[in-house]
Formats: sequence, structure tokens, C-alpha cells
Amino acid sequence: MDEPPTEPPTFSAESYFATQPPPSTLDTDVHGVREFLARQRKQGRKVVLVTSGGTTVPLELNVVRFLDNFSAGTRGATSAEYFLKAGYAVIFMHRQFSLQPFSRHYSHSTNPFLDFLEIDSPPPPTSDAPYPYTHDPAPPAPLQPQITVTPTERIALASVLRAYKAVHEHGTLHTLTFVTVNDYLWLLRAVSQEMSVLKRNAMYYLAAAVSDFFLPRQKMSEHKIQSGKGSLHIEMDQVPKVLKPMVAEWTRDGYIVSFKLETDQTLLIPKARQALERYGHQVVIGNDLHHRKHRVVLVSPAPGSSFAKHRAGKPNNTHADGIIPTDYIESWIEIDPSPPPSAPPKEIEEDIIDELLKRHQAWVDSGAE
Ligand code: PAZ
Repeated sequence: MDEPPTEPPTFSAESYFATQPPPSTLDTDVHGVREFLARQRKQGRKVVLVTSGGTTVPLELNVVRFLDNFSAGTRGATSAEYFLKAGYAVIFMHRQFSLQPFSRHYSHSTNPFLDFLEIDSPPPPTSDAPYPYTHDPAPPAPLQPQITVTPTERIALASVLRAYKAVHEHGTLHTLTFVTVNDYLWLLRAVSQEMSVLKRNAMYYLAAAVSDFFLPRQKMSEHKIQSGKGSLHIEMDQVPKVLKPMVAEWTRDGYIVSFKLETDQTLLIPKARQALERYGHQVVIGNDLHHRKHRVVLVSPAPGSSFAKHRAGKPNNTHADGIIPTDYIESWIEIDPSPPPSAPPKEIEEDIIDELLKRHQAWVDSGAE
């Protein structure tokens, strides 16, 4: 008799959090988020959680090697700036050392800010200067070099700097970091649960590139994996699909936007629909690797489809009810990939956020008593 096929071992979100340890900074991070949210609620601001950058999967407990997920953090950092500009408070949860709002304009690899600075040192003291040729106990004023910004860069830098300073003055940006997929999952759950007090005033914009596979702590080698035994075989487990509990349990009535990255364009729409059917959230933004900076598609349940009606009337919809979208709308957003040099610079995130602001407002309005 044939053996029944064995299911690959998979973690549910519940078993994941019961067996994988939280990052050591979690409590401090949650405390910071709670204080930030309390301030924003007093001011009546909408809050968006932006996740950004790729997660790592360590292969050893004393980690020397890890798998990484592709993402520079451009989408997240750029989007965060447009949300801030629109008056949202932003929790920016990003991979350590990936791009951040504002400083991204002067990234060390593409546009190093040191290249825009000029230095004029004052002349060294002449021989008739009193010091060090007299016994005057007072040393001279330290030589202060004058540092200036290259004239052609001043307008652009001033505009970034003004926005950066205003955000700091208003306290509307709160930054959190993750490195591993484990850090990411614990933080995502904790921050979503904290934000759920905002109900419809919360948006979740999940642009981070999160690993689909991981090595549970219990299976990790303590020390550096040794070479010399030929090829390396590692069996990884599937990362639990946390969007499901995020929609159904962690967030209350929040507006959830997830991203889907593909390299085969023809998969974008079917995969986006599949995600909406599985998880029951509001929007999937599909982007393909090579065109992601100038073309994306927003896929969502069509207004009036049975699922859309259900969501509007009943906050924590899950597919346990067996209700899935009957129809979808797909909205493409595109910008010119090679604009003439005279055209003002344009970033696709400006149009994405513009569209999401309208949709989020409609979501808030549709929940008003
Ligand atoms: O960070 P970046 O600008 O280089 O890339 C952004 C992106 C492609 C990672 C993002 O738009 C995205 O699709 N995130 C989700 C990836 C996923 O399917 O897991």
C-alpha cells in the first residue's frame, strides 16, 4: 500500500511565535511606539506603518553566514516621505542600514554628500603671529575651516533639509530597525497590535521584501558551518503567512496595502488576486523587478463585490466566512521611464501615495458611525 504523502512541516503564526524567540529590543521598541502613537492620537493624525528593505535568514546561531532578500529600501523610504508630506505620522520599520527618508537623497553609493561639500581652510599662522613664538598662555582660537555646499546643489539640499527639519520638529517620524526575518515578524506583530487602537485611521504599507523561508532556531548550528564535507544541504521551513492573522486578529479595521514582487510580469495580477482572496485585505501592489521604478499595478476587490460589501460592514472579515471577492479592479500607475532632462524629477511613489490617500480616506469615511 502506498504511504500517504506527508505534508511538509510548516509553522502557523501561532506555533512560530511560540517557538522562536523575540528580539532582545522588542519591549523597548514597543514602548517607543506606544508613546509615539499616544502623541499622534492627541494631534488627530492618521498613522502609517511603512516596512522597508529586505530581511536576512541567519544560518548559524553565532552568525557568520546568512541569506538575504533583495531590496535597497528605495520604495519604502521614498513612500515614507510622501506620507509625511501628506500629514501622516509614519512608523518607518526598516532593515538596518537600508535607505531612510531624506538621507536617501544622499546615499553613499549613488550620490555621496561629501562630493557636494567644499572646504576653505584659513591660512596657517604666519611667523609674525604671537603664538607659538611667545609665552602667551592663551592658545589661538582653533583654526575653523569653512565648509560650504557646492552652489549647484544648494537648492536641492535646502529643500530636503527643510522637510527633514520640519518632520523632526513636529515629531511625526518614528524609526525602527530589523535585520532578520525573525526580528521583522515579531516587530510587525507588536507594532500592528499597538496601532490597532487607531482603527480606520491606521494604514499598513508593507513594502519590505520578506523571506519566504527560514531556519528555525532549533535547527541552527551553534557555530560557523564548517566546509570540507562537500556540498552543503540545508532544509528550510516556510515562514508563516502572517498577513492572515494580521488582517483577522492583529489590526482592527486598519487599511492594509501589501506588495507583490515578481520577475515574470504575467504573474503579477493572478498572484495579487490570490493574495486578496487568501488574506482579505484591501490592496495588493504588484511590481516587477525591472520596471518597478516606473510601473506598478494596484489590485483590489471591486466596490460592490460581495467581499467589498462584507468588509465595509464587518471589520474583522476572514475567509472563515467563505466570502471572497467576486470582482477586482486593477489600476496601473506609470511614469515616463526616460523623461527629457528638462522635465522636473518625478518619482512613482508620489502617484502611488496620492491614490492610496484617497482610498484610505474613503475607507475612513465608510466606517464613520
Ligand atoms: O526597496 P526597493 O525599492 O529596491 O524594492 C522595492 C520592492 C520591490 C522590494 C517592493 O516594491 C516590493 O515589492 N516588496 C514586496 C516584495 C515581496 O514580494 O516580498
